[in-house]
Amino acid sequence: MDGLQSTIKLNNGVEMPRLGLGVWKTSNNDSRDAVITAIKHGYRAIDTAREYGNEPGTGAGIREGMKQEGLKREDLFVTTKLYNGEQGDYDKVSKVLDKQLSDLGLDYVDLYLIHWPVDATYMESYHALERLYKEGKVRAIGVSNFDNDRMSKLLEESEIVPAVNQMEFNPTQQEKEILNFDSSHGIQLEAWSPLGAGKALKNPVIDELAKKYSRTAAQIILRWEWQRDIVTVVKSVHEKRIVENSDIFDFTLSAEDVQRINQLDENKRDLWYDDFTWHNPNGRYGNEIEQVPDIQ
Ligand code: 1BO
Repeated sequence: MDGLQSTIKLNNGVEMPRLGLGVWKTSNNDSRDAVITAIKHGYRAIDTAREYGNEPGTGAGIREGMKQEGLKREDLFVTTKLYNGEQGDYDKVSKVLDKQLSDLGLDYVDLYLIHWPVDATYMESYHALERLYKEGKVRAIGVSNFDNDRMSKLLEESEIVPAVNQMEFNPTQQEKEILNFDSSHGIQLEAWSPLGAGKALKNPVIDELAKKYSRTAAQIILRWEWQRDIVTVVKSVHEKRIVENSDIFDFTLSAEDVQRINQLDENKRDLWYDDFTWHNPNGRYGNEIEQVPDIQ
């Protein structure tokens, strides 16, 4: 049955909720409040990252949300990510994960992702994740922002197929080649920036469909992603939008309308590793991990 508690079975048998709350670019306080609100309204998946700098707030929200709603830890699915400057061998990554678990106030995470494929370190880091998975510290492992070349190398040189590849995915950025490649290897595509940083919301086709189905533009897009079987994390810190974003289960887009949105793809990413100075000295972003406190 469609709903916030609907799950998809990952390639290792772990069930992952198909729609969750993301907290990128959110302060610790706002993350805490948004997570409590989301759990209150039925969300069961929460996505954060060390780079977001809000694991303490997110974890506080998870713990408080569980308490308020009488949930057990296993009722929730928590994802976090290993950031670029902290990639490395098992000893290094294991220490980072311990710090992340301590910041979150949790004993384990459900999904641990390599946030970006730093060429010099992602393979070694993935081997560390494989070992952490075998030790039971994380229930599933995966990657984020991996193109097909990097994913192919990873598949050739590792033992465990990643459960998830989390990518920028929305109507104007549909990652067709990556989606096809990942699906053919049993890797679930998960969307970050599902609303295209707000840009997709202004698309005239989305606007027309919003009027046709008497829904908001965000609901049309999120419903499209749902019908495309893309696991999605959507961000909001406002209760009204947290509710609105999850109110997509009592209507269905026709096959023709799904197809109309499929045709909006411009194959233009908003953010890619070329934008970071760790990959390209002229990139528009620095390595944000420098802002994250050192691990003692
Ligand atoms: C730089 C962060 C992208 C989404 O996780």
